[in-house]
Amino acid sequence: MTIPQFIQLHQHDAAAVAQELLQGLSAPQAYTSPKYLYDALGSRLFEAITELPEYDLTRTEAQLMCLHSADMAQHLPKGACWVDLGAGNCEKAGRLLGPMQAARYVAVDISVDFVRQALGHLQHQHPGLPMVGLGTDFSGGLDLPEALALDPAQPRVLFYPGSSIGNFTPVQALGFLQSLHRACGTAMGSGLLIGVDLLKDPVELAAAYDDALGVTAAFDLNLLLHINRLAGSDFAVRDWRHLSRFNAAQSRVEMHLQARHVVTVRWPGGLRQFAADETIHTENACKWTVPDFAALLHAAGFAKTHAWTDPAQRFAVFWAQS
Ligand code: AVI
Repeated sequence: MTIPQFIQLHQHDAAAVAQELLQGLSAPQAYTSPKYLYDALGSRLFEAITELPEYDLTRTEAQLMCLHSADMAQHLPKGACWVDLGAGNCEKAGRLLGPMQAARYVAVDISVDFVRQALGHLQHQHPGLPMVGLGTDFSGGLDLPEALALDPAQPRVLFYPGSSIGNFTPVQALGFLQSLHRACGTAMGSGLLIGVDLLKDPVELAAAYDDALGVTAAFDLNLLLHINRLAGSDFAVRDWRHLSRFNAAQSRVEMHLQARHVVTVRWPGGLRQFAADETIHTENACKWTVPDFAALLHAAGFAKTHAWTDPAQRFAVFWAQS
């Protein structure tokens, strides 16, 4: 049996992280990057969100992938190197590697520790498939390292499910997709398989990001505890409430944390006073239409696109050939 190889590129820079966070918290409209929602507890809370009745995104995507897998196999190259972006438990790609006849699997996440166990399990299911765990921060764009020794003649399938692309603004998304287009390389048939949540009824969208059980609220509020650990601040969770609102002009759901009353937050060397009802903008979840997302893929350099959607047009899986 082949054994997975691991490459850790990203090194945690505590000072840079604290500086980035404090810069955002000091801005007129305070903000934080959504990546800080995912500490160990945040990742578990997100998994719980995907099981909520109000949040059907993950289930709809899984159904689409399952229902259309034969057709997908017609569009996607066989014998490809699959690069799974934000692989985590490797579950989504794991279901496709066999049917799509993948020849290599690269699981990318911020830390190889997040994929170590899952890759071990997956390797047992695919004993002959070469697998690599790559620890890198690709939130600013994907750069595949030399250390992967990618074969330029082997087609690549970049896999980015879950509509994480929605957490970028359109301008950021364009830059990110351009980096994915470059990472596809030059082999014939390469491309990007990406899941995109579609624009739908604002009432449903609001509920999906503010569920009755309060799991999304806990997910958002947990960010404050993570920030305290990373930046040495003294946020008290009880001073804040979770807020989700649909911004129609920008076609996105915004998550904010809103101060319940006047709150002073201190950190080493500084502080900020938040007025009652003032917010910290913690996440955007942009919702796309099929034509608008296809146009974005073309603008990023992809030559041909194909989209699979559910009958209610709630979610789309795009194959974008480079
Ligand atoms: C990871 N990402 C696609 C989720 C989303 O729907 O934007 C994160 C999330 N935020 C609140 N609920 C789920």
